[in-house]
Amino acid sequence: MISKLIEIRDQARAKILEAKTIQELYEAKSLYLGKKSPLQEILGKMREFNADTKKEVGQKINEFKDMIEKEVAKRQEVLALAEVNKKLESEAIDVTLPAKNIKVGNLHILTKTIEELEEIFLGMGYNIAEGPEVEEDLYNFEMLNLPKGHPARDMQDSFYINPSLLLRTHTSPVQARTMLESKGKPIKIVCPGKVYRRDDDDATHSHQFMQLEGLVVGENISMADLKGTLSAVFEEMFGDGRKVRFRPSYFPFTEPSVEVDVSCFKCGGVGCNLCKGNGWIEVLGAGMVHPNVLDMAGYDSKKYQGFAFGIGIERITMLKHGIDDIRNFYINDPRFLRQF
Ligand code: 2NL
Repeated sequence: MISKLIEIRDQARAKILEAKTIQELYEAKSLYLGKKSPLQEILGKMREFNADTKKEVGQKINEFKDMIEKEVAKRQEVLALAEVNKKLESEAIDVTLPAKNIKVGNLHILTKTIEELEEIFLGMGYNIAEGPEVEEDLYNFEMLNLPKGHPARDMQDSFYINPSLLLRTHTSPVQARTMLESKGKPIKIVCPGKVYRRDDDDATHSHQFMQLEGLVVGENISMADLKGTLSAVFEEMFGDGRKVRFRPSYFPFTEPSVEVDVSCFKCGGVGCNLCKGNGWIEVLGAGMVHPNVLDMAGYDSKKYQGFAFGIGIERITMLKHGIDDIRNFYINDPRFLRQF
């Protein structure tokens, strides 16, 4: 009988050790310690044994039940630990995975162009000046040598608010105001900002656009200073070796006036689709400040000279990035804006 009990105990031990999961372990436990277990079955037949055997078998059964109970507890600990480890492993976070790219937005490409130019001019000792977009006729036209009835006033059809107030057609009024405030002292400024003209919008025209104008007033300022300044700016903006070229032009507020070309930054000047084969690209208008403008602003035009220029921000941004329609800047399609 005792050897039968030992056999049962060993079977139970084997089953417990074989259990791969807590579930299997519970099954083994109920098989060997439950109501229908072989040991329980033997207990049910105790009355068939004599007193000595009864005592011995009873003791052994209790002892083995205890042992099995302990084995189950031991195995349970092992399996529980294994299960926790497995869970931890499957839930582990791989901190070396690349992070998701969260797009936080970007500055508008026109803002970037303006900031790039501002940096270049700040580096050359210029100040940045700003002024109102709703402007007086006095500063927008009159002080820039465009008296009432001047044909150039028709050249730039304007948005008038009343007969003496309009949306500025260029940033020049900021310069006129700055000259007046400077009371005859030398100045070096750039004026970026929005301007408005009554154009019909198409691929190259927009009724609202951006300009950056520059103005230097001082003694012994010449056309050579203008050319040297613009060469330096366009080398920084479009790369080393860029050259600038002046062609005669006309603006009411400068005399002489020039159109300024830069040697093509795509082909280096040999001719390509960007420069339409001639090696040069028109980038801005400029000139020596008209003596009338200096005098009206309180400078002695016999003693002082100045140069001025006006850069179309959309135009140079379109050239730089190969954009073929100015309306892209203003329709706010995120697929366009996100590219820059
Ligand atoms: C262009 C031409 C230009 C100026 C702007 C200016 C300002 C003052 C006095 C004299 Cl206060 N001139 N500005 C001069 C020449 C040309 O802009 O086509 N810009 C896109």
